[in-house]
Amino acid sequence: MARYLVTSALPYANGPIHLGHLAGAYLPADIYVRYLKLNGDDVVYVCGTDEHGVPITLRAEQEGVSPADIVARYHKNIKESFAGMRIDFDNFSGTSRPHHYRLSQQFFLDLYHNGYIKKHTEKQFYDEEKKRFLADRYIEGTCPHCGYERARGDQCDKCGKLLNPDQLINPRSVLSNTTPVQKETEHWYLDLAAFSERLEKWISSKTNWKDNVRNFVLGWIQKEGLRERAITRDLDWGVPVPLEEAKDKVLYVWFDAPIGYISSTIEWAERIGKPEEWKKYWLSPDTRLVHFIGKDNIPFHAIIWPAMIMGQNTPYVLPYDIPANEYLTLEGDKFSTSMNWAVWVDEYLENFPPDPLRYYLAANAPENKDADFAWKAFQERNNEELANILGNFINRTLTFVKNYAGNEISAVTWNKEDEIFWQEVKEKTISYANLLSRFQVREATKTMMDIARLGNRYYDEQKPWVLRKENPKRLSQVLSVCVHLCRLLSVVMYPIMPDSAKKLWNMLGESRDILQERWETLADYRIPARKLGEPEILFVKYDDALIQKQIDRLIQKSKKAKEKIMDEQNEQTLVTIDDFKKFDLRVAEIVEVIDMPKSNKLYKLKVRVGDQEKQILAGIKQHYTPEQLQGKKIIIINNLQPAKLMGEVSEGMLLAASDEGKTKVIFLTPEKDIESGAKIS
Ligand code: B3M
Ligand code: ZN
Repeated sequence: MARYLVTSALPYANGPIHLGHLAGAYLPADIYVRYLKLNGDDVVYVCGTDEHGVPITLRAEQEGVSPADIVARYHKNIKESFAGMRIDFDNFSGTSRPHHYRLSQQFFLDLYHNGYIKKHTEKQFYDEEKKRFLADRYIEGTCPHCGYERARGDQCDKCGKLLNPDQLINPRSVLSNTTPVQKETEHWYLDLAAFSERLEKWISSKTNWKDNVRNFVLGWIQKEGLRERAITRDLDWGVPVPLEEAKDKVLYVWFDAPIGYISSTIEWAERIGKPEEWKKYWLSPDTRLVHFIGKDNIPFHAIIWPAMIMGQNTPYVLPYDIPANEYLTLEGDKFSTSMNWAVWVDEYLENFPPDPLRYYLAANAPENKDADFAWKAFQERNNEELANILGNFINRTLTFVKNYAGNEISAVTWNKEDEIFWQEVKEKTISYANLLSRFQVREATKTMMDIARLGNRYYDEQKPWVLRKENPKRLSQVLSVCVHLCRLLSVVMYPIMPDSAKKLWNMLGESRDILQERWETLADYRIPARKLGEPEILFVKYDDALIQKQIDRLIQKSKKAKEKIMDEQNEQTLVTIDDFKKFDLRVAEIVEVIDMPKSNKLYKLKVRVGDQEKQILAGIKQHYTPEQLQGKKIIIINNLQPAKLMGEVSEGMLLAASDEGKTKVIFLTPEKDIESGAKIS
């Protein structure tokens, strides 16, 4: 018996949970925890919402409410979705609770006093229009590693690499879509390089880890080397930095989020009335700390978080394993919140019970490569496998016992043939448990179905409907084997489909808690003579119409989302007459063209506007010689805010037409001669 602390990535409280989330970090963890419990291990499973960071503040800004409002709404929604899917946490907390603040600040202070946190004055991106510093997701740009154009200031979604904002090519502000400027600010940095050797040694020893995690981390340390990471932000939502000189800053969300695993465990301990109990898990070196995450979270869990732990005075346990999963796609495309290309868990639960989805996602888990969710495939797996194979075996057995054996099972000994058959069942059961112990949910799920297939084969071969008339003694042996197999299947089903498992358990008339079963004794257990409970249908088939409805719904809502985005874009480009009136457009006369030798684009133009003279820098050098411009009447924006280009002031803008992509640029000119200074309206 070993002690485990299992965690699932803390979902951002900025929106509901969709099937992609579920398949990556939650369902596999829940299955694993249920497996461990049936193994007799001591296990606590914690999670909570991630309530800080730009994902939350962005959403709050979009809706015009406070971050706390957003957090409260989605914490509730997410918690309900998990409960509905039977993701059975021992505790589900949130990172904006006071004890989490205290612990996060303590983490910072230990690192700080131990010399692992350093202050730097650095230039950071600043949105001049919105007058604020741009943290993380407030900036987007092109990833320097893979060229993905919508990489964020802290990480690229495409290649998973962590980024600092200044590495982005063509950075832009998400708030105003303008190019941010660099402005000085002070921040505190975690000196990751100081942990390099220790991290490398530690990760090298983790030979049992999945390749995607190990290779990502080792590759990063060995090829690129670890860089300092800023762990403070200029935001007003988050854990305050516990330093007098950093009063107006908060901790970076990825600094405080993993600490949420500990604070959720502390909350659990308090809730069960044993406030010290969390220490048994976190402060013991032989606790197996297992973090279930999606692959985009690998660097934070396998590098930054362990480094944070290594720098503490309190000896928190380091991760034992980090099973990271790949992505789930939806009908062949990436899940997209903005395009509403998603099946939300709460939506799914309106029409279906949790188990068929748990089964489908487990059978099709994105373990070593991306996997796809398709409604048709969901229907097929449900109808062909759950209903026709597993459900059928259970149903035909239990209705037969009810109809022809008084719904009773007697304590009979099996014959040789039965024992051989059972040996096969036993081996499959052991291999099922072993697969789950190695996080191989996909293969385990297949094994579960194979056990049910064995049941159907046995039933077909033994033909109880014939034995009923010809050999009642043999019939009771055969029914005994089949009922024992139902019982075994019930426990085997439990990690993947807990509701159905418990339902079956009751149908078998079992009175003790299913969690008292153990893998190693499961197949050897013999049911004493007794009456069974009432059989019920475990899995219903879904018809084409119901499935088509889900597909239509998905297509409809994503169409709507797309239209909404288009409308918003159109709204942005429509201007009112009042907008137009703000522009003071005038006819101006070019009186002098001065070359700017350092620029291959710009001329300095002296222009006359009525009785005024002003200077305009115009990027038309490649299209006109000075002579072609001299004395010409042009159209300018007269009231443009002056700007400095290459050390020269420009006090207006010349209007020109260009045929995009080609090289021609043509300045606009009045159709007939007219006084300079004439107003355009
Ligand atoms: N909230 C990112 C995510 O949901 C982040 C996980 C935190 S785990 C400590 O992908
Ligand atoms: Zn990238």
